[in-house]
Amino acid sequence: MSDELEMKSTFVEHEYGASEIQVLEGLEAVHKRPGMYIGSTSSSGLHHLVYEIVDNSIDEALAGYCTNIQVTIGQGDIITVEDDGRGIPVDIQQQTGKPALEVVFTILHAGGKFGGGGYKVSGGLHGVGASVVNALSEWLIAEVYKDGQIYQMKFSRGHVTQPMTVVGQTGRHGTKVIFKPDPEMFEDTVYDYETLHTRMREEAFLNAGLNITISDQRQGQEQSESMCYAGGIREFVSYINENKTPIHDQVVYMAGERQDAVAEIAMQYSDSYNEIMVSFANNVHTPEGGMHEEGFRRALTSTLNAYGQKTGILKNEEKVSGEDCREGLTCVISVKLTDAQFEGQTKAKLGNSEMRTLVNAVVSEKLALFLEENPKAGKAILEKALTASRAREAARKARESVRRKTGLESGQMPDKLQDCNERDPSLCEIYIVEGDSAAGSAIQGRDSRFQAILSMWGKMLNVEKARADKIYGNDKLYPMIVALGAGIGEEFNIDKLRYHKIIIMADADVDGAHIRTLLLTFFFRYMRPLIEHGYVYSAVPPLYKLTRGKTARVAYSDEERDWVSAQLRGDNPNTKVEISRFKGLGEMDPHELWETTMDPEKRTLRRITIDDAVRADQVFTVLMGEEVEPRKRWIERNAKNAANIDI
Ligand code: TSJ
Repeated sequence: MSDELEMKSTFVEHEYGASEIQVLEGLEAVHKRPGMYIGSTSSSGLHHLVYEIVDNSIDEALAGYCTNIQVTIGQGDIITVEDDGRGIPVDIQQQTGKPALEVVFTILHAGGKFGGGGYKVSGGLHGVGASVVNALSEWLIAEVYKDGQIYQMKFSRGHVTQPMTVVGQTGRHGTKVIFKPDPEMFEDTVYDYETLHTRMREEAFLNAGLNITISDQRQGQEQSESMCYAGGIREFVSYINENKTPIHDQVVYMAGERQDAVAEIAMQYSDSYNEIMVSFANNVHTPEGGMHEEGFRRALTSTLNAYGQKTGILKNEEKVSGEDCREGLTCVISVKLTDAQFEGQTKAKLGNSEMRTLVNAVVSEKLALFLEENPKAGKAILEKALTASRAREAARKARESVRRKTGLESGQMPDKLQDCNERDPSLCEIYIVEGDSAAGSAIQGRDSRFQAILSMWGKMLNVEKARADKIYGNDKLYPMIVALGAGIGEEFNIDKLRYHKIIIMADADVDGAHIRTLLLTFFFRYMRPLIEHGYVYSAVPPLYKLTRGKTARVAYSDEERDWVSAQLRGDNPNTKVEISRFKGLGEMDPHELWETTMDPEKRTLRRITIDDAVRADQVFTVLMGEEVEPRKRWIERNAKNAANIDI
C-alpha cells in the first residue's frame, strides 16, 4: 500500500511537469462536475458548449479582427465553428513550453491570457471555455489558418491525440473547431436548430456588423440563415416590435462609456400595455435584470417627469410612476465591462453597481436630448405614461371598491380557496388546480395541515392584452392574487406572501401546457419575485398506470413505463401487464392523486426558473426565436383552445 503510493508520487515527479498536472486536475474536475462549468448536463448544457466556442470568435470580432462566423450542425450532431480572425496563436509559450493553441484547449481558464497582454478593453470578456468544451467532447479537432500554414491539433475527452501539426498551406486566416459532445457526459446529444439560431441572432444583434451564419446539415432538416445587422440593438428593438404599433417612428439609441465599460440602450414605445426589457452584460442575457436595468429605470422615470413638467404636459405637481413610464416600452440594454459579477438564483442578474451609475448617466443625458429634438415623439410618450397613470388610479379605485364589496379587507379568503391550517408561509403550499374534478380530488386527497387548494376553471384572461385594472377585475386572477396575499406589480410585497410553494397542477397535455403558459406569463409580469425566489413549481403527474393482477404502478415517462412494465412482468413472459394512459388529473381518485403527485415524500416537483417564465412570456410576445413559422405552428396546435382565451 505504502509502496504503491510511493511509486505513484515518484512517477508524477519524474514524468509530469507542472502544466501536465494542471491539465489532469482540470480535466478531472470538469469530468466530475460538468454542471459546475456549463450549468447542467441537460440540453441547456449541450447548447452551452457551442456558445462557449462562439464566444471566442465574438471576442476576436470585438477586438476588430473578425467579420464572419459560421456555425454548423453536422450529421450526428457534430458542431463546427469557424471564423476569419487572426487564428489562435500557435507559438510556444514561455511558462509551459507548449504551443498557445494547446494551452487554450487543455488548461482551465487559459483563454485570453496569452499572446502578449491578450485582449484589451472591448475583448477579454469570455474565452475561458475552450478547455471545458474539449474535456466534454468525445473528440475535438482545432485548425488554425495563419501565416500561410494550416495547423491542426486533435483531442479526445480533453487529452491530446495528435500534437500540433502543419497539415497544409493556405492563403486565408482564421480558426475552425469541430467537436462531438461526449454522449457519456450529456443526457441527450441532439441539437435544436431553433435554440442555436435564436442565440446566434441575439449575438448578431449585439455585435453590429458581424455576420453570423447558422446551418443545419442533418439529413431531412437542411436549412441555413445568415444574419448581419448594421444597426445592432436598434434593429433588435425593431425586430421585437415587428408586430406591434409604435407610437413614435424612430428607435431611440443611446450610448456612452466610462473607464473600461460601455453601455448601449435602444428603446421604442408601442401602443401595447406591456413592457419588454431584454438586457445583456458582455453579451450574456440577464433575464433577472440587475444594476444596468436599475440605472435605466431610474433615469427613465426622472427624465420623463422632468420633461413633462418642463413642457407642461404634466400639470402642477402631477407625476408619473416608473411603471407608468414603462407601459408599452420595448427596450434592449447591452453593457460591456471587465469583471462582470453575475448574481441571483440562476446567475442571470448583473451585480456591478457602477453599471447603474453608467446607464443612469447615459440615459439621463441622451434621452433628454432626444425629447428636446423630437417634441412630437416626446409628447406621444408622455401622454402614454399619463394615460397609464390614470388607468392605474382607476384600477386602485376599482380594487378598493371590490375589496369593500366582498369584505376582503378583513382578510377574507375567496370561495375557490380551500385553505390549510398552518399559518407559517414557509411551511405552506398552495396547489393551483385546473378543472373542477381534479380540484375535487385534490381537496380530498391533500394533507390539509399544510396544503391549500385553489381551483381555477372557465375562461382564462390573456394578460398580454390586459392592463392592471382588468386583472384586478378578473374573476380567475383576482382570487389567486387574494389567496397569495402579496399583491401585484409595483405593490407586490413578498413578505406578505402566504405560501412559499406555489404549485401549478395541470394535465400533461396541450391544454395543461396552455394553462401553465398563461399562469407563468402572469407570474412573470406581475409577481416576478415569486419566480426569482424559486417559489413557483410545476407538479409532475404520472402519464401511465400499469397493472398486473392486483399490483398497480405508475410511470412518469415513456422510458419509465417500459422499465416498470418489464419489472412487473419479471421472469414471467406470459403475464399480462395492463397499461393505460392517464387522460387527466380528473381521472385520478383522491388517494391516487395524493400518492403520485402531492405526497411530499414521493412526488416530483419541477421548480420554475426565470428562463421558463421568459420562454412562456415569449410565446405571447413573439420575442426572440419566434419566427412567423413557429408562431403559426403554435397557434395551429392551440387552435382548439383559442376560444377559451379572452382577447
Ligand atoms: F474556443 C476556441 F478557443 F477554441 C476558439 C477560438 C474557437 C474558435 C472557433 C475561434 C477562436 C478564436 C481565437 N478565433 N480567433 C481567436 N483569436 C485569438 O485567439 C488571438 C489571435 C491573435 C492574438 C494576438 O495577440 O496576436 C491574440 C488572440 C487572443
